[in-house]
Amino acid sequence: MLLLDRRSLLTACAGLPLAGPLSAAARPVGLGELAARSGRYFGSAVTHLDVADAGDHVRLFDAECSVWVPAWEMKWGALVAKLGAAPDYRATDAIVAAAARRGKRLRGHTLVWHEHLPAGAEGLSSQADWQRFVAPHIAAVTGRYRDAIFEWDVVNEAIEPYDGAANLMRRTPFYAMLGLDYVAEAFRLAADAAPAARLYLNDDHLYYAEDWQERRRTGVLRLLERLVGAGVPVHGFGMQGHLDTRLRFDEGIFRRFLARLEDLGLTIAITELDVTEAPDAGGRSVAARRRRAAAEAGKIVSVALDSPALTGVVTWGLSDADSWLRRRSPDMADNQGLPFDDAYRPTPMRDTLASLFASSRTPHPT
Ligand code: 9MR
Repeated sequence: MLLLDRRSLLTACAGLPLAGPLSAAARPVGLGELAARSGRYFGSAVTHLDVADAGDHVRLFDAECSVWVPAWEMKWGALVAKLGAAPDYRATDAIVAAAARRGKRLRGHTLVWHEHLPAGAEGLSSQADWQRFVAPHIAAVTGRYRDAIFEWDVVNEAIEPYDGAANLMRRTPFYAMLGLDYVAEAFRLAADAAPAARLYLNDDHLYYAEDWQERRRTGVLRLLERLVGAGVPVHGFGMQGHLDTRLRFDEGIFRRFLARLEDLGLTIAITELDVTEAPDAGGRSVAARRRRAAAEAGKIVSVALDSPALTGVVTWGLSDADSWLRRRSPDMADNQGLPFDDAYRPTPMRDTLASLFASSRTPHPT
């Protein structure tokens, strides 16, 4: 139905230049609306500039998303430039206000992460440091936005088997301060200050069959089992969706991982979806590359949609023009891995997500 609608609209508009990023006439039903048909959300990372009313992008983020996730503004180092300085909430407040005006729900990202720290926080290492700096940060941010944020990535990227700890935890300043207990403490602080929010652990590199990803899945499951077993208020798990066409996907492995998360009573979100292309992708046509990226996202999202625990899907940006993957390395300078192209026109990935959302037969109970 959706495809027919789009095709007839596109036929009607053939030859007419689009009047900017997605003219209103040619706009299909938004991904957020399609995801809602099975009780789910679709969202994207946004910056406060993307969603400023006077900006160019806001129409697209408005039309496509039911959920927005601040890409960087809520991180500790974005709020507090230097350890001990007063937080600057102007950018986060702007996103919260824009979301309220446009009726978007907000996922909070993220309270505890070893990157993007205030200057001086890298050296924190004692329990007293946690009490003096980290605990007040978590309480302040979750408390300030207790009515605005429906889901928080409380702890981000806690697992790193290559760091050599027997429990597979990443060695970070937070780990130095409290050991493994920092994760539970962070969740308890967030739950106290924002009792209605759903609280997520969020981590990456979990979708593929490679051994190093299997070790990461083991680390995540061990940590979650421990948290759930101890009655810590953890409600969901966010799987960063930074997919990579160079890695091997095994549907059975992925389904078993999803089942283990479900058995823990958790909900699941695909967070940060985008696709990294192989460096030799440049030898193929852009159209073929976009189809390949769409297929990569499609095979994973379609399996995840079979889980009633899946609450939603968030892409890490909407347009390739703004993708962090392009900024990350010269090899990826024209990476094709998001639902909209450089000119903010839909790519095959958008069509794939739209079809999958529209045809989902396993709703998330709301
Ligand atoms: O895409 C984000 C970029 O704009 C920020 O500068 C950066 C540092 O705050 O974080 C990027 O987002 C990361 C996310 O928060 C956690 N997973 C990896 C993402 C890409 O680095």
